[in-house]
This record gives sequence, C-alpha cells and structure tokens, in this order.
Amino acid sequence: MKIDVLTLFPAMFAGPLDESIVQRARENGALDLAVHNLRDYTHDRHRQVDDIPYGGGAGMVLKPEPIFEAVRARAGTGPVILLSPQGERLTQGLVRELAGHRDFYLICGRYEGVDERVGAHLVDREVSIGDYILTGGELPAMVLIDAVSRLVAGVLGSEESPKDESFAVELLEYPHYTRPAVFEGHQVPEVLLSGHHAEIERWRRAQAAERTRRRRPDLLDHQPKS
Ligand code: 4FV
Repeated sequence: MKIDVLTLFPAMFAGPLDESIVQRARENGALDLAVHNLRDYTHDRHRQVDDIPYGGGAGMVLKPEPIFEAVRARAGTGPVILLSPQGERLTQGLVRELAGHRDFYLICGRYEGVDERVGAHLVDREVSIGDYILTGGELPAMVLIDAVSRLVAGVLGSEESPKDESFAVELLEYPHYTRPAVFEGHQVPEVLLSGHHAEIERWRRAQAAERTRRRRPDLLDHQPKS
C-alpha cells in the first residue's frame, strides 16, 4: 500500500508513524508512506502557499496552484482525498474501502482551509474525522493512515487481529479482561474462566449488542434488519 501525504508540516509525521505496528509495516514493505512538503510546489521567492480570502474575512486560504501541481506530479492512480470538516465522516466501512486500494493521496488543509476549487476539481473525496475544528489536516491524515494500515495485509501480526473487532459488525466491542482474575475485589466474569467457547462466544455477542444499545444506539440504525 502506497500512501502519499501533502502537508505544510512534514515533520509532524515523524513520530506517530514511526512506532509499533505502522513502523513495522513500513519496514517490511507492506506500507510505503511518502510525505511531500507543499512549499516544494511553489516557484516564487516567498514560496507562497496561502493568500487572503476573496470577499474578506479573517485568516488565510491555501492557494490552489501548489496543491494542483503536487497532485499532478504524483505516481499513484488511487483516490485523492482532502481531509476537511466538510467531508464525509471517516468510519470503519470507509477505512475498509480505502484499504482495498493499491495507493491513495492525502491533502492536509491549514489555516481557514483550502481554495474551494481543490475540492471541486481535484479531489475524489473529502473526509472528516469528526465534527470539531483542528489546526490542520495532519492529525486527521495520521488517524486515517493508522486505521487503514491495520487492514493492510502483512501489517497486523498474530497478536493483533482485525477479525471480530468493533465496527467489523458495526457493533461496539465486547469487554476484554486479562489476568489477574480478581483485581481490587473486581472479579472477571465466570463465563470467561469456564473454557466453554460456545458460551463465551454467546456472552461476548450479547455484551457487544447490549453495550451498543446503551452507548451507541445510532449504530443500530445502520444494522441490516435480520
Ligand atoms: C478536520 C477534521 C479539520 C479545518 C481548518 C484544518 C481543519 C484547518 N480535517 N477532519 N475535523 N481540519 O478540523 O478532517 O484547515
């Protein structure tokens, strides 16, 4: 999986994507991450990437030219994605879809946002990680990269399994427990110590459904009526 990222702050990607699972995926070639500096696609001596908004108002807007030039210089053919609060919400379903591509290109906004012609004439999708305003699209891009990389073949080792986790069946996950069986007087549910795998499976499904009903009833709206 090849992922390209266009950003004004390439250094932000050093660190979060250099540890644990994502780092291992980059080392074993399952994931090829290329971070591009937007300023490298400017040609004036001030390396200008933003300008004042037409129609007035506070803040600055990222100019279209460097972004169009950067994307047009890419090698990949996968979807071009702009991270923005105006985008479709990132869900495990969308993560699964993106993990099916051989490559994709992420654009990180900054300041008040990017010129509207980027969304209208350059990108395939706009994606939001949630209804709140961040200082930039870099953290959303890292969230998306982390979520997608887990589903890329050869990324998760045996100790991690994307098999029956939350949202795979659009339900919240069942409770997890590990040793000790009693901690500060709090006992692990007997059924999990029973070794009866069918009963454990039944208990886990019931817990996942109950927890979803209580905490995220909205998720049940999307469930296919059985
Ligand atoms: C965001 C989000 C987000 C908006 C203005 C960057 C900021 C600044 N991106 N999901 N929520 N972006 O807040 O994706 O340009």
